[in-house]
Amino acid sequence: MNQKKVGEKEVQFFQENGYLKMPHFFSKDEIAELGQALDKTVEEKRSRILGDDGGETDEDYNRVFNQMVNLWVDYPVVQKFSFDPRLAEVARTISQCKQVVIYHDHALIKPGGEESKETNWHQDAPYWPMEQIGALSAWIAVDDVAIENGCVQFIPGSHKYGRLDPVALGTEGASVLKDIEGTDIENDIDPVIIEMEAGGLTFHHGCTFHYASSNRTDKPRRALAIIYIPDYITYNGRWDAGGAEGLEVGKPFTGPRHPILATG
Ligand SMILES: O=C(O)CCC(=O)C(=O)O
Repeated sequence: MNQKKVGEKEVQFFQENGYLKMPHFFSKDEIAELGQALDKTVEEKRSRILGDDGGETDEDYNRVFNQMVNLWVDYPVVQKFSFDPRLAEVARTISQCKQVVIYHDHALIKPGGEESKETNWHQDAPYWPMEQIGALSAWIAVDDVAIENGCVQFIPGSHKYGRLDPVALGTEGASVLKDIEGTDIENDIDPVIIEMEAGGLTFHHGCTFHYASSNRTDKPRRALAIIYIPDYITYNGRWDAGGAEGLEVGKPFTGPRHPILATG
């Protein structure tokens, strides 16, 4: 499949399962350009969360991934991907809304080797300053991804649990699965393991349980994720990792850090 558009079948799949896989979305040349841009952000030691004094994360967190937020603001090549109208249109279509704005993009670079840590089972929505659920992410594989280097895994349909508590990423044993009564973490779950070539991507709903194992190779696993906010979602006044300038509590996301990326 080298599909860049979605129809009713994909909308239904996403609504039912809380994720959607789109292999080979970007060509090898396109993804090589994004890879070089991400390498530059690492070389330049780009701060993790732009405009946030407390942006430096702790050592355990950095062993899960080097997370750099809002790269679109100062890396034009990354902006090209984060604002890609085809991607945003898929996000708009599968979330069944009229318009999406960006919440933020973020590089998620999982270091390789002994020090690498798994990405604990978690949902994204508990970290976001949004009143309603429904925001979603695109996760672009910048390297070929497999279990060995920490590809993403999803539990189909888990978004139907709604928004649960946040999980402390990097903390041994922390897991959203502990919030689900009667779940035996070792035996009851049947995740979908998303192995794919560089240039492929997945979308996942903000409440979908997801995970990645540690990266057991000697190369970093590079990904760029973009978070989209549907128009029916309002700001709840909590800290906004994308940038809160121009936002009003109880109103849809707007302002210079949340431009519209797709309108139907
Ligand atoms: O890249 C990972 O290891 C996990 C990705 C993730 O948590 C996300 O994109 O929300």
